[in-house]
Amino acid sequence: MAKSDKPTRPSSIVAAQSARMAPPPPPADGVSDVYAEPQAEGGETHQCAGGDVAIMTTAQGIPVADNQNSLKQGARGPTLLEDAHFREKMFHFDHERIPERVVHARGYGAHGYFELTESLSDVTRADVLQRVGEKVPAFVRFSTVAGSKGSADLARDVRGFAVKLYTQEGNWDLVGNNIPVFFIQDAIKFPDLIHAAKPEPDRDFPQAQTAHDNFWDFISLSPEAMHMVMWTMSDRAIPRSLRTMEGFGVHTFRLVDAEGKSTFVKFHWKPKQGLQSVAWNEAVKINGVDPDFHRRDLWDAINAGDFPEWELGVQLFDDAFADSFDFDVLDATKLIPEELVPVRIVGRLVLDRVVDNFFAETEQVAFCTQNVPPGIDFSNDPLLQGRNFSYLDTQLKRLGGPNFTHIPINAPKCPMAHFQQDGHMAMRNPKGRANYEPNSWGAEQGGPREDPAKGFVSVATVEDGPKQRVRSESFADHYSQARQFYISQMPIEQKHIGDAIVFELSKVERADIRSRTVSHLRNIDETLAATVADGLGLPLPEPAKAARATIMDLPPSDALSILKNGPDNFKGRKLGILLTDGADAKMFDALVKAVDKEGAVYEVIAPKIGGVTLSDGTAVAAKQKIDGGPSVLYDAVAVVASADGAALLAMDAAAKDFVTDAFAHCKFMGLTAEAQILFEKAGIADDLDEGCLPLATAKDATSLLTACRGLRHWPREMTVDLDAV
Ligand code: HDE
Repeated sequence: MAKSDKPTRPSSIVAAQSARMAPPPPPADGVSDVYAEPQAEGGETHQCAGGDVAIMTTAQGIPVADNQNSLKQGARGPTLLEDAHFREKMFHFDHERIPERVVHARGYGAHGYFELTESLSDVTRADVLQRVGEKVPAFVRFSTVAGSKGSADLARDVRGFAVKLYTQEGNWDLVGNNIPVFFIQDAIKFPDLIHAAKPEPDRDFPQAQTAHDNFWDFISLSPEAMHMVMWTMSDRAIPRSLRTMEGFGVHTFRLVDAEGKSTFVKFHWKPKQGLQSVAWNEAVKINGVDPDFHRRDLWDAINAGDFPEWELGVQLFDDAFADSFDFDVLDATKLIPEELVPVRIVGRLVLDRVVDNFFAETEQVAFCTQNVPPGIDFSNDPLLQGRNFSYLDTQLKRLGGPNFTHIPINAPKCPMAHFQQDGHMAMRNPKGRANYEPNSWGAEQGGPREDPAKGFVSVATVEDGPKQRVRSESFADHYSQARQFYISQMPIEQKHIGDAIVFELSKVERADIRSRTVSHLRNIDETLAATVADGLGLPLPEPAKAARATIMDLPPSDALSILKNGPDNFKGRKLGILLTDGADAKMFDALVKAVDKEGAVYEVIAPKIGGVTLSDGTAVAAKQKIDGGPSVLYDAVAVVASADGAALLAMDAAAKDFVTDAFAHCKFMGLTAEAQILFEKAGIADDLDEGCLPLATAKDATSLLTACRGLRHWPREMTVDLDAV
């Protein structure tokens, strides 16, 4: 008899013998509404080791008896087409993916609320901006721009800061970035910009980075990008956390009062946590050790009850200011310095709930710039006008049909009534006889009616002029604000900008592209241009020919610097404590107390994940094994080791990297006397400076945490970087 024809055991026996894992118990804090509903409606339960769980069903609700084995003709025979459970399961799996966003593919979202703290009723009729103390639900999605969905969090990139406020007058989507200006002035250039930034089309690399020929080719041929490039080469493009970055609406919008009078507005989100970024060398390493660094940080902070918070600020101005301003307020490559138009704080945004399901919420959320409630309106910024088309259009492709507003995360949380109907996946359909308007079916059957008083009315601007493809002359100054940004930075920040440009251009193969870029820098700052040329080993090119001959010397603006807007505390930051067996228990205890007092958090790193036994016999579990917990994951570090433990660490490459990296990244460090040997073997014992604090008494733990409020010991950078010497 051929092997395949052998008689087999009855299938009931096979089924009985197949391994079954007990399904996990449901999450303690409840499941998402989407999944909870069917189970909540009195489904039968099944007893297993984890307690009572719902009985698994197919998507049609048919109870499943065996989820491990497909239906076969004989135990070793072919799978049968009749197996509806198998086919449904596989069919659904095959269709799990939707297209990733063409830009901003990698993102992370959270829920929260917006609360008005100062009424804007003087300038807008928008309901959400009227009554102090009133809250509306919010969903925020942060993102990187260039990388695919699976790319790393610490890419040098702009961060998206998209906010959906579920107001009583419909959804308001403020789809902003963490940088207040943009690369281009007209939306028609966006596909080219993004093509140039994304992986090159023939080779499909590099992923999630702009350090390549195509990007700098495009940029150096588009001088309007120079201001934004200063920002993306600054540390703004490598934030420490999504919680420590600003958000900006970028464009000029309008607020409109009940009489139709409009006031120009720029929106700002200011983080209560203060601004903070990582170092570039740190970013590169974080991407390796924890590509999810930013999403993990947000998830952990919210789950720990340390809710991130931003203030909503508005810059309000009128036509008179717009006319007198040196730049065009419709030009998204320009900002309005806060010294000229102060930011008025009017609200707070708090994120206090992580998502239940990443796909259902973060992936399916659909932001559209044109979603503004009555009382908010657009300006003629040609970038914003183009976006208003693009966002709605892109959701059709991504979410598969016009009914994406039926998905819970996108559905308004206020009453809705309209005659839109049918289409793929229609979940909400109009009731009644009439599905058109006007109709004469009366209140019961006739459905909703328009309301000129309460409804959205566009500002009645008067436009004229010939139909033409032109760029306004008022958009022509591409360098003055780039220079203003540069001179507003602290010296260490200026150095980082220079380093970043040298790094990026070093990855550009064509010398003419490098040179062309430096020719623009000469119009921004001669020292910067000379430093970059020197860093590249390039002769200084002639300055690029500017579209507008006069480049203005604008005054520095403190609001543009990260370091001038950092926190004055260590709250919400993380101390990495490297412990060994026999480490001083009192010192560990003192550190933990000091961390708590500062509102910070700590993680223990140890030679083994099982943890260590301290000098008094206490066992302490480790969060990270030393080679999985390098110091780049922490804002500051402490090494608390016994003599024996330190001697072992001194032989370990990962432990040596731990301290040399923390040192190179200008972190505050605490070390016990016994740990000295590790620093010696790592080769930095002689270099230790006032940012490296001894840990001998409990008071020293407090001193370390107090020092940590400075976040980094910047003077050290001049001693650890060849480019700085
Ligand atoms: Fe976007 N942008 N964008 N963008 N953008 C998208 O919409 C687009 C621009 C921004 O978390 C896409 O739903 C054009 C500026 C964020 O879901 C797409 C132009 C700013 C997000 C699109 C711009 C942004 C997007 C891709 C030039 C800051 C992520 C997927 C006119 C003010 C939203 C999607 C999220 C996403 C088009 C320029 C911010 C294709 C045409 C300027 C935060 O519609």
